[in-house]
Formats: sequence, C-alpha cells, structure tokens
Amino acid sequence: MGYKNNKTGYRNGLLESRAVIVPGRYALIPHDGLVKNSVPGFENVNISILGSPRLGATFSDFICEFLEGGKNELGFGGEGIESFVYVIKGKLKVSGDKETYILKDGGYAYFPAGETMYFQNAQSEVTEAFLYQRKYEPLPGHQAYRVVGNKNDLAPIHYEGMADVLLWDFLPTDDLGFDMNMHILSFAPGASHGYVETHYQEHGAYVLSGQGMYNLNNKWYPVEKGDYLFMGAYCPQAAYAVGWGEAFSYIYSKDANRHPGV
Ligand code: UGY
Ligand code: MN
Repeated sequence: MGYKNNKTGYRNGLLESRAVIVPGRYALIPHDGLVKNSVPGFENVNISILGSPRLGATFSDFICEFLEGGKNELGFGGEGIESFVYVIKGKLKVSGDKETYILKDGGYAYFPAGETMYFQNAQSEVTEAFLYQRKYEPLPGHQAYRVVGNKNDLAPIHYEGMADVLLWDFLPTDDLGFDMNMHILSFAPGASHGYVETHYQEHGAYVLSGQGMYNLNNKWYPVEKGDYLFMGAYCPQAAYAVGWGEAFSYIYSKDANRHPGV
C-alpha cells in the first residue's frame, strides 16, 4: 500500500533499516519503513498499524493522517474494547453515540469498553492522530469512564523529581476502573531516565519530537520523531535525549491496576 513518507522507487544507496523486531519482547519500527495499511472503517485516511497482537502486544496502535473528508463511520472500539485518540496536529471531530468533541493539537479522548468512537477530519488540511485500542480487563466494583481533554490544559509533573523530564498523565492514576493509562514523557536534550526500568507492564510508544538513544533489552538504539517502539513485559528500557535543542518526547501507553494472575 505504499510507504507512509511517500518515498517510493529506488534510493541512491543500499537498502538499510534501523528496524529491530523481537516479537513479544521489544521492537523499533523506524518511520522510514512504515507502510500504509487498509483498515476497515477508515476512509480517506493514511493509516499505519504499529503495535498489534502479532507483535506480542495486548493492544493495537495506529498512526493516521486524515485527509480532506477523512473519516471512520463504522466505529473504533465498542463492546469489550477501550479506545484512545490523541491529535498530534489538526482538527478532528470525535463522536460517541450522542456527544461530539472537536479535538485540536494536543486533544485526546478515552472511551471505555462498550462505547464506540467515530471520526471525521474537521478541516481541509491533513489531521494527524495516534490511535490505541485494547481489550478491557474489568475489575468487579470498578468502572472506567469517558475522559476528554487537551494536553495544553494539563500541568506536567517533573518525572521522578527530575526538572528536565516532564510527564503528562492523560487518565486518572488513582481509579482502579482504568486498566491502563496514556502518557507523554518529554526529555530536554541531555536528560534521561534515572535508571534502566525493568517492569511487568508493556508499552507502545510513538515519538512525537526530537531524537534519543533508547535502551531496549540493554542495547542502545538511535530513535527520532516518527519512530515507534514496543516494549514487552519485563523488557529493560531507558532513554537519553540527544539532538539540537528540541525535546525528545513520546506518547506511550502502560497497562495498570490489575493483578498479574497466577
Ligand atoms: O512509565 C514508564 O514506565 C516509563 N517511564 N517508561 C518508559 O518511558 N520507557
Ligand atoms: Mn516503562
């Protein structure tokens, strides 16, 4: 279905890629190798499937360019499936069965399992959005609910006390109804994680800006805007921001609030 960056045909040099794929463990999908996919319901939308169960993830992520008239009237999410949309740039109409929201740059919406999202590009220029969906894991006595907002209206916190690493949490962190959260982490050039994390939860991360060196399973990989990372359960992970002045930022999901099982 073509390459997402519209670079088709022969290149000047040898074929090469930064892609690293270890299903179930970790993956780096560089922007240069991304292809456009056909996903039922999406019309006039350049959509690329990122993380998915085939990669070993318990969720699916997508990066989308809604072209003029781009839409999804079939629905995203629904019975048993929670869904999330983040508008990177543009203007997107996101509707439920009754309510409608216009999301601009930084706008986001979470619909709990059982609610379906419908999309419509609300401008003639391209609207770029990151989408996520996952099978919801219910917890008796608790219930997730719809959350709609904009990153620009939230105050970031200093991640683990580091003034040059900012964290935005998009969903409530203190409500067991939510079995996941979506965040943005932003590192000033030179900033880094305080330690290499090794944890039970998995992540899908889409790089929104800048450049970094990312540690996946104790190997360091250069990454940049437009790349996608999958970190499976227990995959060691950390990053240093590098580059020239632009923050290294990514939006990422993390499962939460559930017993690991026996
Ligand atoms: O929340 C997290 O686990 C996050 N700090 N992980 C990451 O950025 N790889
Ligand atoms: Mn982590």
